[in-house]
Amino acid sequence: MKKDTRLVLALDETDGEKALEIADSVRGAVDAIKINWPLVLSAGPDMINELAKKGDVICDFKVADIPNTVRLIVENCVSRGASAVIVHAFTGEDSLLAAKEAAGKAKIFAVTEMSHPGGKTFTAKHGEEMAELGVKCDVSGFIAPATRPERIAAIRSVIGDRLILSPGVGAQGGDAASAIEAGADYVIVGRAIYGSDNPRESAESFRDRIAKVL
Ligand code: O7M
Repeated sequence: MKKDTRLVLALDETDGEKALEIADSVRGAVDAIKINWPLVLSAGPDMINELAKKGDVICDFKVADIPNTVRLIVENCVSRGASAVIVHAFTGEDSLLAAKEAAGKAKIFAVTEMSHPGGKTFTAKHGEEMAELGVKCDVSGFIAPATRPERIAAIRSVIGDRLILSPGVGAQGGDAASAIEAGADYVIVGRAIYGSDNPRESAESFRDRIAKVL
């Protein structure tokens, strides 16, 4: 995965054709595109293959299951061309190891604390523990909340130089530059880009804001 703009587009647009147009329009302004259930359920899993032809695709299915099911899901994503798959860390060591093994050369990113207010109820209390487990299982990186930059810094102190991808910028109130300054490698932005009148311009403005603090 490139590390140029430090920006990942969360393409939760549910109109498949429009999603592909947006993916084309932001080319070069983002390092990767993250696909989640909204687009896959409305436009089909072949959307992963289509997006993978355009650049790096992160499959964000927040996989949370027993090892065998995790393996089947991760293998499917990777065979469709995904560069990375996102899994929940709370499932424990055996599920994380299954994800890691099934991914082969693709990356596994594990969710620690979630960005929304409800993320404080359970995930925040176990964020560092989940990060430690992810390090033990040798995942490539972690998801940590841009809505609480101090938590990005806390996760960073546990994981060394592994990657942090940080959602919650824009629509959820987080700031891209603050997330990067707190230790994120990438910020993940969805609605503020794909829902704007000009996704390209919006992506460029996030890119420029990030570039100022690098
Ligand atoms: O910028 P938004 O709010 O429109 O979109 C944010 C995206 O990031 C959306 O796809 C969410 O599912 C995802 N996300 C969070 O918003 N919060 C989290 O804690 C975790 C994720 C995520 O990407 O997890 C991998």
